[in-house]
Amino acid sequence: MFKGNFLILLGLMMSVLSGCNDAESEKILIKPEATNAMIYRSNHVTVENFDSFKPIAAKFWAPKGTKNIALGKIVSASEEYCSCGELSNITDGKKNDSINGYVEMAPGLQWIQIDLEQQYDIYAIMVWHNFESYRVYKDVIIQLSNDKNFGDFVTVFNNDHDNTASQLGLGPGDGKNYYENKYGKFIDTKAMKARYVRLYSNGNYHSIYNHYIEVEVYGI
Ligand SMILES: [Ca+2]
Ligand SMILES: [Ca+2]
Repeated sequence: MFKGNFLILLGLMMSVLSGCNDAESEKILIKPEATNAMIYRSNHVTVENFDSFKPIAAKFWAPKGTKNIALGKIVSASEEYCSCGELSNITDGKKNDSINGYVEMAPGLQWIQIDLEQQYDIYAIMVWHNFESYRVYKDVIIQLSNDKNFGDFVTVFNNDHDNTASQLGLGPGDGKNYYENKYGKFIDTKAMKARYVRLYSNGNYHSIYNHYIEVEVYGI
């Protein structure tokens, strides 16, 4: 009797374990590509609330089929015509040309928004602002929503530590300031469901302007 119960229990444990393995085998390790563009370090500036960790290449586990769903998608922005470059540069899959391939937006708090055209499970966001001169961008705030007007949203990154973007009503963010680097900024979005991605910035420590070279959104 005891032996029979033991075997049933063992069978249940094996099926649970093999179920876990099946789920695990459906996941793949994704390694977003770094830019191969040269990144020049300008004169060092004192950056408040600075992230002192050395940048590393992003990698994360996500279900098989997860890919950059922002590629080729329509980008809108807080200003209709950017001073330099086209908004389509942000999702064109090119991030190696920091001279001709970037978008420059007006000074002050500006946003860009990507319409993914449908709701996805979003696992990660990668951002490259203009990495020329090794810049640090201010008030980098990244949000997800299913409403194109962002009436409801989730903030997944916010390094506005001193609340200079107070007009958004978010309060100070707990993210750190960071130097642009070849790997880009990785944001873990933990399978959040959304159709729209909005990214704010408020100039940088090198100039008053806002820039983007590429944004990637990994989802399925
Ligand atoms: Ca690009
Ligand atoms: Ca700030």
